[in-house]
Amino acid sequence: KSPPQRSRYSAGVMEYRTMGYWQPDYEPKDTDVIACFRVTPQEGVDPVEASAAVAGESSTATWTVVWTDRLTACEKYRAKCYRVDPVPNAPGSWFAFIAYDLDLFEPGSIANLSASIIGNVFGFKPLKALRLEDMRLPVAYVKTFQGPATGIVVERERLDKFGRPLLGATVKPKLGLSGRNYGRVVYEALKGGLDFTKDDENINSQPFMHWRERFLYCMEAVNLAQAATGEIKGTYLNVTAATMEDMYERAEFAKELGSCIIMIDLVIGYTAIQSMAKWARRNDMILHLHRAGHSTYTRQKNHGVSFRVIAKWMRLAGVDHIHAGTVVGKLEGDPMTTRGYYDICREDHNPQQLEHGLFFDQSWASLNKLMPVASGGIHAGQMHQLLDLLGEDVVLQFGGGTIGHPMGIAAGATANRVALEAMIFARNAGRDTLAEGQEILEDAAKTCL
Ligand code: CAP
Ligand code: MG
Repeated sequence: KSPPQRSRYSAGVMEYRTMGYWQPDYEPKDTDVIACFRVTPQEGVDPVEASAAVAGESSTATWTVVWTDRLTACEKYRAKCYRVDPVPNAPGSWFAFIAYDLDLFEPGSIANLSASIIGNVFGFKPLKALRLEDMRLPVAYVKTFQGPATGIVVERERLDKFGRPLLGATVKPKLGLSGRNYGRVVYEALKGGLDFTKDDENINSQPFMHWRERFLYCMEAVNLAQAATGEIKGTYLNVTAATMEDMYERAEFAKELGSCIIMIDLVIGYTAIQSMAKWARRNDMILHLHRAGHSTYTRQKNHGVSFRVIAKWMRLAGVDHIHAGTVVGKLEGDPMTTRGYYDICREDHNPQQLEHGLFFDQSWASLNKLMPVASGGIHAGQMHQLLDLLGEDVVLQFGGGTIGHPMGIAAGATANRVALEAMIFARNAGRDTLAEGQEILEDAAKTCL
């Protein structure tokens, strides 16, 4: 017997749609993983063929038919593109919906999931651009993941803080402080009224401040601030490092010093994130994830991966905090899509909501909730807008907005805390805090001098 067709793509002849990767009558099963891609084919390439090619390359196909296809249950293992719709107001781009059988994926592995879904396909010649917009992860698959190590409910219980957003600050300047001066910033900010301080994404173990030095001074500051205020305080100690061994060593030391929280950066990779989430669950530690690097592939609207997909993967992977945008701050983000990211983190179930960028119903199957973190150029003067846009289960982080306060770091922290409490009080009293926000903030400012 000879294979039925040869050299589909290398000869410039594409036939994925006739190879079983385009099945317009296919009804996805409850257990299928479903992906929605935005496909922008090259000139002259049929959108259905391009979408079927995406299904092929992200599942079983290679550039030609192979003899060994016939040794597998190939119909089951082929991904099936079942719908291709034009993207509104974007001529030349198409939404392709592709269903994948659950057996294509190793249980509980983001690395394995992503190696298929965003593996080779993004460099595929027939495509001008490709963006992974959203995924529906079936309950059967969600259940194979740990989910957030601690979760919002237990985090609040451990910290004994309820009914308001948590407040944090990233220590600034980003680089250059000695351990002792760094610890001073932490103490001032926590004593002034913040719940958390935080290492910056690029603080690891540089010559001006080695990690042990930072951890020692930071935890001294946390302990002193707790004693001074009678509140539980934390500082996210960034354990990001070159190897897993180094990260475990740093996390163990943070635990030994009594820290309730550690931090990692997205750039450490999915497997390292899942390992740290497992460690955090075993060690009763909150795990903060900084999404450093995400904009390199999430920002362009026609190519890359939407941040909503990264948020879903991170809820599965098991982090407790994730930076999810502010809308009003210094970094790019619009209110409707940001709302979608927050819903992915905080709801038990996400209904399909296209205006928020949520293409599918998504059940979280009792996985813990993930605390979104708003950070990047925000300050106390925006407190009414932040609460209105982001709700109460969120960490609001003001780095420059604390450490840049004209009257000092502790005053900056107090300004944030007073602004927050005034606004929560006004909301609970039924006032329209968005309309009256400026007035409420100005009144509160008078009393905190
Ligand atoms: C904020 C921050 C955070 C970004 C991350 C910074 O400092 O420390 O890394 O907010 O962005 O380096 O800019 P400021 P995102 O509070 O002084 O702005 O949360 O969008 O991932
Ligand atoms: Mg930063």
